[in-house]
Amino acid sequence: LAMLPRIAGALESGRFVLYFQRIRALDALGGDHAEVLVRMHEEDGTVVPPAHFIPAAERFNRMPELDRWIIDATFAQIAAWREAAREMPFSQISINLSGASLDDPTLADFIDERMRVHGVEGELLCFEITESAAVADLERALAFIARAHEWGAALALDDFGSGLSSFAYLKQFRVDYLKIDGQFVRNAANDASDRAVIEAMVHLAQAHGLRTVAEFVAEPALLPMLRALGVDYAQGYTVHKPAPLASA
Ligand code: G
Ligand code: G
Ligand code: MN
Ligand code: NA
Repeated sequence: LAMLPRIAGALESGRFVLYFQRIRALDALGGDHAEVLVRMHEEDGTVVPPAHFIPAAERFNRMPELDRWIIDATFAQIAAWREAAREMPFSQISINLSGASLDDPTLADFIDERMRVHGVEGELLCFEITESAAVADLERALAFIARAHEWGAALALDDFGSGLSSFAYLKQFRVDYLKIDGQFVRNAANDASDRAVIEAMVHLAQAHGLRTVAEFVAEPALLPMLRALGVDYAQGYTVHKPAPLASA
């Protein structure tokens, strides 16, 4: 079946579901973070991963709407934990933003309003921007980043090293975290070239005052290795497999 009506139907019937993945601080003193990951539930209960619907949602310009739904639903979950007299179960929660959302000049006002409605402090939040999400209007993206920092939120450059614009993005965007693309991490225990790339990214990050997150940490042996290379956080199946956010 064509993806667009399935996406529209899922938006209308509330069949997008928030998942999350823990991000472990490799420094024992730091608190864990988490990243919000969206899944689409079909009417028959099948769970569709984002790789199957995000490209279509981007093509048909539904990502700004989906990103807004994810932002509001994440804030509502934070408010629900608070109502249950629980702390958020991680010290920071990351939300991915598509390129189209970064190009939307009204996004920051929307987030600001939803933060006030749900009583969410900016210090709890991180926004991930990916270098593959072509930013059409640099000034708008820069204005968003400035607003996010005014709230006390953090910014992360996602999938770092996967595209052609890594260094330009690092120069242009004042971010707080570099997320080392999983292609350099997955096999790093057996690949000296991958380890050299990770080491170089850690130096680059440290020179700019940024912290690093390694993605796709799927083997336990990677954890001490990444810590020794100076990586600050690890995300991947050996730390935590994505699970429904409501179960956190
Ligand atoms: O969850 P999964 O690893 O299948 O996600 C694949 C990709 O889909 C991620 O790398 C991310 O870029 C994108 N993605 C996942 N969840 C979200 C989300 O909530 N919002 C946006 N904009 N992208 C997401
Ligand atoms: O694009 P982004 O990096 O934001 O999305 C992360 C995606 O990578 C999520 O969809 C998540 O399910 C997936 N992921 C996270 N850790 C691992 C891992 O260790 N192995 C694999 N294969 N996928 C992972
Ligand atoms: Mn991400
Ligand atoms: Na990523």
